[in-house]
Amino acid sequence: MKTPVTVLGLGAMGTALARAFLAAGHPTTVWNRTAGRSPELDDLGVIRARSVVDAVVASPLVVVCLLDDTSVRSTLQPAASELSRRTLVNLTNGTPEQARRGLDWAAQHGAQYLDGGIMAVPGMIGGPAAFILYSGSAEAFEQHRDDLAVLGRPTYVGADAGLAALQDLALLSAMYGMFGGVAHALAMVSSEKLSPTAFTDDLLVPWLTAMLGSVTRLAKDLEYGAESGAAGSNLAMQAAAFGNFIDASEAQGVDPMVLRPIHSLLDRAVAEGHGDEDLAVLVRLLAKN
Ligand code: FVH
Repeated sequence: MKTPVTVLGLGAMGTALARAFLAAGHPTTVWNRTAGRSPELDDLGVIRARSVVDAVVASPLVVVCLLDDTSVRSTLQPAASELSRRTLVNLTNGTPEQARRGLDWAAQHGAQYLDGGIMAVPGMIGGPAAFILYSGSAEAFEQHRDDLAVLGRPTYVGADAGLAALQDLALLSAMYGMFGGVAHALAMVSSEKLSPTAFTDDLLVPWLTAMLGSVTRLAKDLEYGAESGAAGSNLAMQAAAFGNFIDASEAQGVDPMVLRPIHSLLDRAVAEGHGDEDLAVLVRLLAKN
């Protein structure tokens, strides 16, 4: 028989997780603060617990996916004494510090703890592009690797419980940086009679795809030092051009608020004598703060 699983939280993500466990044949117990949420799970054979305590008692593997750390702590507290010898997997977005506190708290109650960062939106859960970062108990990860694999590719990143959250937040930061730039680009295009979809399909997506190679090179520069002559795009040149981005945005009636911090960072890099270097310098300036 497949491992019985409990899912606490039936928001968009918790519902997708429960559906994936059910589809893979796991006896799946759920609990949600607001009862009766996601009624479509009933036809799939879900077991609805009457209380968090009943939900925790139902399975050796308890997966939590709630709004935030505060809701996780207040939800789990009444069931703390029932956690002993179970594995608690927290897939709620949180900070590395919250993850480390979660592991300590779980250990105090005799539970193994894994903190997770879901790299997927609900519709991707159970599909080939979904992956989930885990950190915390290596033993619990090995024991439940196959169970967790039904959600997305399980990727263990270390015994320090904070490492999954750290890398989850880093990945999401990169994504939001991209979305911020994309929002600005589409606002620029929309300030003229241009088609946002044609611009996106013909120009924006190919451009961003081509630039992905620069991301890899930036990481290598950071780790091993820049190869001599590799920097074809020095920072002084980039800072000079960036003024045009701001001026043109304002002339088009587009708020350059997304661009201003990058302009400031480029100007600072040049002012501090890094004008002939490349983008890896920006990482070093940010990390220093
Ligand atoms: N959805 C996504 O795209 C992202 C993908 C990456 C991972 N995130 C994180 O997953 C957590 C849950 O996200 P969600 O999409 O399920 O969020 P909602 O649909 O808004 O559901 C929120 C659930 O949390 C329950 N809840 C809220 N406050 C409390 C509380 N004080 N006590 C107990 N439960 C609480 C809420 O219950 P209810 O409102 O139905 O009663 C929902 O079950 C999240 O950390 C994302 O960052 C999702």
